[in-house]
Amino acid sequence: MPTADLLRDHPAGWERATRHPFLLGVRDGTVPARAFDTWLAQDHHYVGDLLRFQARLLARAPRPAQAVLAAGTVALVEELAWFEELAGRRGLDLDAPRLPATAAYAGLLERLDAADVPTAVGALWAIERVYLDAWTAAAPGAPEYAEYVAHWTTPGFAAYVDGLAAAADALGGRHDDVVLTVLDAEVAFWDMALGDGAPGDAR
Ligand code: HMH
Repeated sequence: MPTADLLRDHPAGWERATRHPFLLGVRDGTVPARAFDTWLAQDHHYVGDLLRFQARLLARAPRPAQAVLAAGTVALVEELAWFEELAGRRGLDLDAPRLPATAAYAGLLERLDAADVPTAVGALWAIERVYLDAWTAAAPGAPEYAEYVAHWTTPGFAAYVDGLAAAADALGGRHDDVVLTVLDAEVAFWDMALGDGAPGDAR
């Protein structure tokens, strides 16, 4: 999949998913801690769902794509441990049920689990590329959020996203619809964090 073309040909979709009010609020400090905590607990669910999808994708990937998918799988396990440590520090309720956008994204990951490998790797690249760009747009972040922004904008994460692009490009094909569906799911996920705050906050 020519990932560069997918970035070039859908600027409005990438923009909506990476310049979201939640991210601008993380940058300027107007996102309430409660909305951020909601988002963290939901993303903990999301990372577990993504791990299930990615581990299965690794199992069916062709030999050249294995290394990058395996490294990413380990990183997701480490991300879950990081969330658990955060839960103690911030008093997060990791057992809070999935909100509708989280459940919908889990459904999308299940559909991707049934997609062919080039489509699924292309979608995984979009999932991680949009996330890197979103947090880069929030950098450096208000003081209370700077450590989180730094966590999701490391050079190692950027290198991983480049590795996924190389794997997707090598597998070929072009799956604009699936990438646009990912971008919509990302916007809905950011919307959810703001929508679950106290009435009217951060809007
Ligand atoms: C919503 N999208 C969302 N959460 C994440 N942690 C990522 C992408 C990247 O893993």
